[in-house]
Formats: sequence, structure tokens, C-alpha cells
Amino acid sequence: MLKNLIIAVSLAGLVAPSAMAEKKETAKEFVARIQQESLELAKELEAAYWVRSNFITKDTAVLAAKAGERGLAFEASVVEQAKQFKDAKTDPVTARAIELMLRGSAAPAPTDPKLQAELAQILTDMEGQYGSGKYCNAAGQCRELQELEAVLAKSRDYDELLDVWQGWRTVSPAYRKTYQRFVELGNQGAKDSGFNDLADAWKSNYDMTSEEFTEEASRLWNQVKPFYSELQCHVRAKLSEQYGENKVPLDQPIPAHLLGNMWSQTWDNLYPLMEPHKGVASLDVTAALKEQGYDEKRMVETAEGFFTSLGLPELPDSFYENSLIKKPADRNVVCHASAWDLDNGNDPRIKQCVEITEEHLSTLHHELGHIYYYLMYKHQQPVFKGGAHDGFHEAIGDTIVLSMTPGYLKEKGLIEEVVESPEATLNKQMKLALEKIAFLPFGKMIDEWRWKVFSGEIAPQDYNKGWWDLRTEYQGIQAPVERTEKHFDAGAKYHIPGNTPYTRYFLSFIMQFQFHKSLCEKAGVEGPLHECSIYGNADAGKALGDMLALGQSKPWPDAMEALTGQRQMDASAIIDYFAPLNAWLKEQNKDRQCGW
Ligand code: X8Z
Ligand code: ZN
Repeated sequence: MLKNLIIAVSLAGLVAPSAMAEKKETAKEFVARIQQESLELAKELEAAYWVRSNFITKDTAVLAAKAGERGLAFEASVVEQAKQFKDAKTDPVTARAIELMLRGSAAPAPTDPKLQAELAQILTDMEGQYGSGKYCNAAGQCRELQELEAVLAKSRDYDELLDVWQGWRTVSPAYRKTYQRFVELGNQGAKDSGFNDLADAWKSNYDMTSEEFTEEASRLWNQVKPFYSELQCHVRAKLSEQYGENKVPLDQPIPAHLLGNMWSQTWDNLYPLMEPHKGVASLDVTAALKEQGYDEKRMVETAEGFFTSLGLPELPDSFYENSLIKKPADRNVVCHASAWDLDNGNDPRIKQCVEITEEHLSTLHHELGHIYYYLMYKHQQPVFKGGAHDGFHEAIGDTIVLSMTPGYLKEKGLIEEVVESPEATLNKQMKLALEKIAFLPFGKMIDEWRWKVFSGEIAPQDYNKGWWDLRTEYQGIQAPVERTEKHFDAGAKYHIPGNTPYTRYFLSFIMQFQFHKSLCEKAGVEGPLHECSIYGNADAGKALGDMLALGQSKPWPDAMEALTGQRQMDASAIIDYFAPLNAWLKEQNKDRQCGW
């Protein structure tokens, strides 16, 4: 999350007048100087942001905004300087470093110092408002996001769900205007850094042109769309049985509050309603974690244990000392899980308000995926510290989770028995598809919305309409009650006020199946992919570690090739993985009218 800001900032450097005055600096000297300066600045920024996210108060807002301002000033100055080396004749490593310095960050710095200050302030405020958001209902009961999410996950009471769904969306209208200003400032920063707009800047991070990237993302979406439509059709039919056809009509998009998740982004909480073969091979890991008295630390250690089983290093002691893994009772923190690369790779940390559930265990693996990337590219120079692209960074931990098969869970004592039968396979696939396939259109549409907002195609007065149009187009869902331009429903999702680009997750969800497939091949595991676990396999661990160690020193197709032998992102691995479920869904849907 913050990683990007830090990396963006760590690429930045103050103009050093002494270095400029005398003989002209070479490109290589320039890169070395900037990286040195960036390490100094990074220390200050990391400290300010970490403390801010751990204690949301008026005072930490001052510190974080000030630090952010310094970061943006730094970044603007580096971009300005790096431009003169853009086409310099130099060695390939230096050329790559310069190219990376000229890429767009999540919020590129405007050159005007006043605007830098305003942008830093806005980003701090929006994230703080999200992080401290609460919904108090008519009875005066106030709840935070995680409590509201728990209701969405468990309740099947239409009205209770609706209350909570609407309730969380009372927080975001407060920063709708702020977001509008952010768009102006972000676009200004993008223009000052040499891009058409902020969308163009975001799309500059993939070793291809912006246009090519837009095409590439659409191509991948079109690969998976037919499968998603089958899943949506089946889930709608089941929800219609549950809530009645008047509440869930069979020819309309699904009401968004019934999908078990605050943003309808993953639907695995609906598994009990969707289980194809009732009672076959229980997969209730949450119950086992609770029964066995897991606490937050043991949850983290369990995740670490998977990585070390692959021959990757143990986490440093400082990781456990400095991370935040338990929600503090008495203060506001940004609970949205994140991984941080502090002190130049020497003090990695996570921040997650861990709950003892299977979902949180998966998220912990996700976060440790980021941490292991940090550890493995620690030796790289700062400018090369980053994922091959941001989707790679997001995919590592999730790839590991794909190896948490019933066989693995049994070994860990988290399920009682491994049942091998076509029925058991379908159950397992349904549960995973409700997470992984349901997510794909959501992963795609978030930035579809932002790209249009940044380009002006969605005007400020249409933010909410534009949002729901895309929600319906991509996901086949709809708002359960009338929404107006007083609302700001996009802003109810962390990554909007947190300003984290989102296409990375869409790409990650596709690539993690490619990675899983290749790692299973390296591990020499035979049989279907959905039964493969690389747990304990050093060959797979070595292949993974080698790719991570590249950081972003090479264009991403090189990293992809190193691990998978392919130079492209490709959805055939995810489609093949789910072949049994896909066939079953088609059969279930054969007499239904699918589509919305
Ligand atoms: O934000 C995250 C991670 C941190 S990078 C917890 N994820 C996305 C989300 O929660 O919306 C992971 C999957 C999608
Ligand atoms: Zn992540």
C-alpha cells in the first residue's frame, strides 16, 4: 500500500546545488546520488506514515501531511532532473533506473509547492476519515467497519444487511468533494510529470504503452468473463431461492448487500448457501482455528511456517516486535491490512487487525507475500525494490494460499479428514470460485471508474451514477436502494480514499494461478492443479525466491518467464483450474436465463 508512496518517494531526491554547480553529473552518478538522498528522506516518511496509520489523531495528521509534502517536493525535483537523462547514452542498468524514476506514482507530484502541500494534506485526511469511520444506527449503537463487515458475512436477514450496507456508506459522502479536488491535483501532478492525466500515469508502470495496457487488461477480462457469468447466474438463482423472487428477481442484477461482503467483491461467505453437495468434506477452517485457541501471533506464525517450509528465511525478530497484528481497543487505526518495507529492507512490518478466521489467515499469507518480496529483493538498489509489476507483488501470498489444500490443512490439524471424490472437489472449487472468480469483475471495474474519472469522462456530478453503471455492467449487481449524487459509494472502498491503484489485484488474481501451475510443475507434483500443494518443497521455493529477488530490475516479462516460461499474463491457468466447476455450473444453468 504505502510501499508505493515510499518507493515513489525513495526515488526522489532534493536538488543538491553543490552537485549541480561543478562538472556535469553522469546519468550513473545521478542515479547513485538520488538513491542515497532518498534513503535519508525515506526514514522520516516511513516513521511519520507508520505512526499516522497506527494512531489516527489530529496531531499525526499534521506530521504525516508535512512528511508527505516533503516527499512530493522531493519527487517533483527528481522527475525534473531525471528528464534530462531520459535519452542519455548509458549502461542498461542505469537506463532502467532512469526509466523507473520517470514512471508515474499513485499520486505524482505537481511542481507548484502550494499544490504539493494541498495534495499531501488531502491524501492524509481522506485515509484518516476512512480509517476512523463509524456507523451509528437509530438505536444509538455505533460500529466500526470490521464489525459491520462481520454482519454482512454472517447475517441472512435482508433488512439487517441493508441497514449495515447503507450504514457504512454514510461515512464516505464527507470526502466526496475532497476526492474531486484530489482528482484535479492528481491530474496536475501527472501533467507536470509528463503524462496526459493520472490514468495515463498509472498505466505507465507495465513496460508497455498506456494504450497497450488498457488493451491487455481488457483481453484478460474477456478471457474470464464467460465463466464469471455462469457463476453470477447460479448465485443469483440460489439467492432468489433464499430471499424470494420479489427480492432477487431472476432477470435483474443481484442486490449488492446479499453477497456476504461489504463491497460484493468476494462471495465466499455465501458458501453455506452455495455448497453443491451438502455436508461433503467440511471445509470450516474458522471453526477449527477458534476451537484450537489460535491467537493473532499463532495465525502469523502459521503463515510464516508455509514460507519457511519452502526454504525461504525466517522473519526477523523485529518483524514480530514492530508489527501491529491486534486491533487496539482504545484508538483509531487504519485496519485495512498492509505490509511495510521500512529501513531499507531491515525492518519489514505488517499492520492487520487480525481476527481468528480463515479469511484473515489467507490475508496474513497475502501480507507475508509482500514481506517476502521485500526480504528477497533487499540486496537490490532502492530504485529496483518493487514488484516486477504491482500485480506480481499482490500475487505472491495468494499463490501460497492456493497450496493450502485439504491435504495441507489436515497436516496442520485444521480439518479432520481429506475426502477425495468428485463431490468434494466441486465443493472445494465452489468455495474458491466464490472468492477468486467473483472478484475478477470487481478487480477490473474499480480502475475502470477511476480512469474515467481522471479523464473527465465521468464528471464530478456523475461520480455515483458512473460507479453503479460499471458495477452493473461488470459485476451484474445493483444498489439495493436508490442512490443519488449525495452519496459517494466508490469512496466506501478503502483504495479510493487510500488512493491505491486496483488493477494490480485483477492482474494478481489471474497470475497467481499461472504461478501456482508453474510452481507445482517445479515441485514435480502430478495430478490436478487443485490438489497440488507446494508445502515443504524446496525446488518450488527456490524458483519463487529467484523471481522475487529480481525485484523490478528487469521488465516484468523477464520475471514472468523466469518462473513460468511464458512472457505473457494469461487466464488459461485459472480457467483450467476450475474446469470441473465450470462444467457443473453450465449444467446447473442450462434451463436458466442468464445475463442481466
Ligand atoms: O487490499 C488488499 C490487501 C492489501 S494490499 C489486503 N486486497 C484487496 C482488497 O482488500 O480489496 C487483497 C485483495 C484485494
Ligand atoms: Zn497486497
